[in-house]
Amino acid sequence: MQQSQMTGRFITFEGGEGAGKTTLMEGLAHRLTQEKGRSVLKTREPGGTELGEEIRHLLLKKRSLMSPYAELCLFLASRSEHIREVIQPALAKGQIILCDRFNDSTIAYQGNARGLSMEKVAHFCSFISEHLTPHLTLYLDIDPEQGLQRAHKVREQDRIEAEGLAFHKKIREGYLAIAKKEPNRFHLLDASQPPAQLLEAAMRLVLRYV
Ligand code: T5A
Repeated sequence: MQQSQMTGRFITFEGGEGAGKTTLMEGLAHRLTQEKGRSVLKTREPGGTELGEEIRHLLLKKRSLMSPYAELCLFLASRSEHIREVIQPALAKGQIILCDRFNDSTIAYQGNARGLSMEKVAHFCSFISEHLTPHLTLYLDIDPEQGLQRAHKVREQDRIEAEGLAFHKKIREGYLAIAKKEPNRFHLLDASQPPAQLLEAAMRLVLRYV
């Protein structure tokens, strides 16, 4: 079935480390379910399927050594499974899918920060996802130092988070380039605002699409 024939809505959440995506997704899922009576599916990448969660473990554990190319292939393998097993069936059922990270993460992290080229990585992403595009992407923009501080407070650093500040600045630079290129889909939200304010701003945007 083509994406245009599916009645669901595919909303993705993007941002650097500790931007507040998980917190925002929880809030939106609650409000869309309780106030709007919508069926909401929350999922994440890497992960979302049995194989995807195993790949996530490989990708994030600190001892893993891999080239940027192998890293890219693992993220894409997880995504391929996730699309076919989870996202497409949920879209066909008319659900609202809230997905923590998708192609834009790969373009910003592997394309810009790892230096594999944003254009080339975008091409691979499009091929793997058979051109499936989010109806809406909420990008939580935060100063990388502030985001890393938030993330460190709640959990141990993983392999990617442990990269230096220059790497995390490139991720933000990559996201800002996407925001310029795709202003209709990719909406920037100031992630330094308090959670309740951020939720209100996000809810206003989401209601235009569901
Ligand atoms: N990756 C992923 C790639 O390199 N390529 C890819 O293609 C994909 C898909 C995934 C890693 O993989 C990389 C990106 C990542 O490095 P992950 O554990 O899923 O790993 O990492 P994150 O998605 O970054 O998860 P985090 O938990 O770090 O960030 P969140 O979900 O953005 O933040 P959240 O909501 O957990 O909040 C963090 C802390 O901040 C507080 C929360 O209470 C929490 O304590 N907080 C706020 N504080 C103040 N104001 C706000 N507005 C706040 N919102 C939350």
